[in-house]
Amino acid sequence: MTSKGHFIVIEGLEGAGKSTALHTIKRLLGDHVPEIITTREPGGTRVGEVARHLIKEPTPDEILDARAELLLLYASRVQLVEQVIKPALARGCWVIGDRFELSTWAYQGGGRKLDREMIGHLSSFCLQNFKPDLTIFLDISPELGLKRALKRGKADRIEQESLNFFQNVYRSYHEQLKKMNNVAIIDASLPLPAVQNTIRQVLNAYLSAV
Ligand code: Z5A
Repeated sequence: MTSKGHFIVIEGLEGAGKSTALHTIKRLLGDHVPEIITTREPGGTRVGEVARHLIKEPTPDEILDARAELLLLYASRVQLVEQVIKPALARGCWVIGDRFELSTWAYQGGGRKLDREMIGHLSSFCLQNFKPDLTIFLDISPELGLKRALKRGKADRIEQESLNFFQNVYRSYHEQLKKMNNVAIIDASLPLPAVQNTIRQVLNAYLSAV
């Protein structure tokens, strides 16, 4: 195995089990790699956490324009990449991210139907082709994902969207996944031990290849 840092991202709809998987991955990688940090999007820096609050908090008196939402997400992402992820990778640390840019293609591209060419321009401007080394997509239907997520409590601003919105997000995820390399798709509707077992297999295969 090389001593360079690696960036692994977990993606999927709300309730897919991303936060749970993040802990599993951290535990499984712990014996193999020198240092691990976890990140979440939006968030993870001062700017990112402010953006997270603005994006998630329902505001009945002011509608957050979809374009403003998109720009907040990229502001959060640039700060996270430049201030946290790249420095960590440079010192050989492994970074496990709860969501990254694929979420934007799915939610803002597919859900909000924002112009994909514009998202592409923003992506080039902000990230300059910086990408995860491995993306683990936890595949769950919007119906089951929302059911799991809403068990935890009140819906946030995005969770208050219609089922149709999440169906579009789900479709868009799959459209993007077809174009990507270095992706593992895991059936997240299975019981947790089965999901964790597949994550273990994916990580073992990845570790033996790097
Ligand atoms: N967003 C965006 O629009 N565009 C972007 O570019 C980015 C984000 C980056 C972030 O919300 C919001 O930002 C998100 C998209 C938007 N909004 N929505 N909606 P967040 O970070 O607060 O939350 P989330 O990303 O949507 O995830 P979540 O709701 O916290 O779910 P999760 O992390 O995927 O699942 P979990 O918390 O691990 O599990 C949910 C429950 O299911 C929990 O009780 C678990 O114990 C249970 N669970 C987990 N796995 C299983 C299995 N296998 N079986 C049964 N039960 C399970």
